[in-house]
Amino acid sequence: MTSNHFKPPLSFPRKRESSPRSSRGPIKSGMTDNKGFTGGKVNKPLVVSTWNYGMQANKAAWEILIKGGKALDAVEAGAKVPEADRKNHNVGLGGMPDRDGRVTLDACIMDEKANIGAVAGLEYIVHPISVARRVMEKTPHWLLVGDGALQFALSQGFKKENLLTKESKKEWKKWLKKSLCKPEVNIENHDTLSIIAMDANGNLAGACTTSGLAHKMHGRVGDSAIIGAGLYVDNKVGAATATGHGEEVVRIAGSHLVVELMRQGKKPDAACKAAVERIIELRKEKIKDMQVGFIAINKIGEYGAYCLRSGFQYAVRNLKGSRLIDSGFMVKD
Ligand code: SD4
Repeated sequence: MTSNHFKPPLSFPRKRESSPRSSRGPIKSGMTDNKGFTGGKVNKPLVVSTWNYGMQANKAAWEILIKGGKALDAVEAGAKVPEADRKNHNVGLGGMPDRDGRVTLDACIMDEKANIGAVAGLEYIVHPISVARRVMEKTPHWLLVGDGALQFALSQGFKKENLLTKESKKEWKKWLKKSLCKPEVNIENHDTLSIIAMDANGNLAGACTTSGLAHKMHGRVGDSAIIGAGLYVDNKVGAATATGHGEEVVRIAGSHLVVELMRQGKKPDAACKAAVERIIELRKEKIKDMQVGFIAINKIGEYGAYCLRSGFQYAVRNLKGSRLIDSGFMVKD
């Protein structure tokens, strides 16, 4: 599902590139195409998100960015796309339930001023990312969980809905026969929607939204609700976010680590790779059936990704166009 829309919209000033994509060859696994900007020029706006359905999320985000809108609004709009898609079994409506058959959602959001908001184990609300943003903007706290998160969402006018679709229920009943709580790698090539952006003013923001690991224990919270693990934004340096097995991401405070590595001078793809290597070094054979992927952007509009095992893709949208890229990986499956 690769888009070929390489024309920048006319409504936004076009940036010059040092060399056209065609002269640098096609994007291959392990490469980024972020070498194209000329020194001193910042490639903005920019939005990068996880998995192939990141393409649709980016489209919604881009509509905001291209009009000069805020990165924060863009990442929220992007995250809402898969949340509302009942065919996506990893996010929001239609998300896979936990082992008790309950759809419990985690989400977090962070802006350029280090404002943070999150929800964990939220049930019955289609757009957990918007609830996370309300937590950030309307409460003195950063994270609300379970019943408290639901109570707050309802008080803010969010509607209570059944998120367990017929298909997810059927899938869960099938799983009940075996009842194995074992994470699966690259389920349907879909996973957490994690999205990071830089707007035309050069400000950064990010968002994560997920139904978490399928068939998790009730009450389990993954990295996607945890600032520093699933998402981190530093407006001076860059932004990073994760997908995959949350326990492994939290263990190394993954997204914060990626941002700190960029602060020390690494490019986004090298920073993501170093974080994956950290997990491997710590966990060795314990991660043999697991997937973790990071994506990152920096303040000059470079982007990159890296993952543990093959199969992870990420979506990029900037003035050069829209594309889906195979992430570099450590292990070939
Ligand atoms: C989690 N990172 O809950 C999320 C979901 C995910 O593979 O990406 N699952 O751990």
